Amino acid sequence: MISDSLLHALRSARHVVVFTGAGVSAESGIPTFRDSLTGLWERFDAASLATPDAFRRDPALVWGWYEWRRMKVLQAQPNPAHRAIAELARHVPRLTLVTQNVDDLHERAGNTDVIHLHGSLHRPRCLRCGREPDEPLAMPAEPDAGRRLEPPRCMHCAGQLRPGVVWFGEHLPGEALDRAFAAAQACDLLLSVGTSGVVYPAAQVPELAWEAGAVVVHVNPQGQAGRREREYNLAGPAGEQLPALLA
Ligand code: BJW
Ligand code: ZN
Repeated sequence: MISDSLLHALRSARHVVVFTGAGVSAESGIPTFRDSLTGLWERFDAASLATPDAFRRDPALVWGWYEWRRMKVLQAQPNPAHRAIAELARHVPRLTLVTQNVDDLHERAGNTDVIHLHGSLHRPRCLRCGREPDEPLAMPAEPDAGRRLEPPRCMHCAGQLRPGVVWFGEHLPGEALDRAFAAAQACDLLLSVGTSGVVYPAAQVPELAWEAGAVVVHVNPQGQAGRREREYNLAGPAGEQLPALLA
């Protein structure tokens, strides 16, 4: 049930920040990280796959796993939650979309200028010279989660390509983080959609907004324990809650 005070806050907001996590893509069939049974970190070991050390130790294992994930994204479609966010962007005076996700489903739903805090599956770069390939990577050839695949070589310096995502222990892209923090501190309302909020520094984004006086709305089927003033919970799947918010 969406309260009148929340609808009023949304209608009068001049700058909305939407902060998304893996849950916004769950209804597109992309697994989250920490949901029980289906979460990636329930089935795979993060330390063996999502750290710079893991890539140094076994680049083919890591590259194969990310190609499997890239294939899942290429086969997926934006869902009603992605589409509702794109529609919201057309209706509020200003909207900043900040995502922790490494997929491109927000862009494919119609959002532009998406701030990707944790990089992208679609933008690998060279480990040696840092450049990105001129051509997009080909569609992966049916990899599966455990299949090793040698990373391709850089066309400029023949170094190894690495996935363009931010692993544990790596710094987030500075400009993206600065823009996300600045938007959080300047917005009137922040929607935090489908995130467990346990990974830092990204998890500071809703906190900064709340501390700066914004209304903060959490959209998550898990609900959220307690709530402070100016804080709302929409307990349910994003693909149902976000379209209802715009109706
Ligand atoms: C739905 C839904 C539906 C389901 N609708 N909702 C202690 C020990 C070790 C490290 C640290 C530590 N304390 C802090 C750290 C640092 C670390 C960190 O935060 N660790 C914590 C986990 C403890 N952070 C870092 O290392 C970061 N870098 C950094 O801090 O640099 C500074 C530094 C450098 C060097 C030295 C010291 C400091 C980098 C973090 C990078 C995170 N990378 C990942 C992987 C990206 C690549 C990849 O995709 O493989 O990013 S981890 C993973 O978690 C991914 C996500 O973006 C991120 C957040 O997850 P998210 O999106 O919230 O997903 P879930 O699964 O957690 O939650 C989904 C939610 O959706 C759930 O709540 C569901 O209920 C909900 N849901 N269906 C709506 N239909
Ligand atoms: Zn190179």
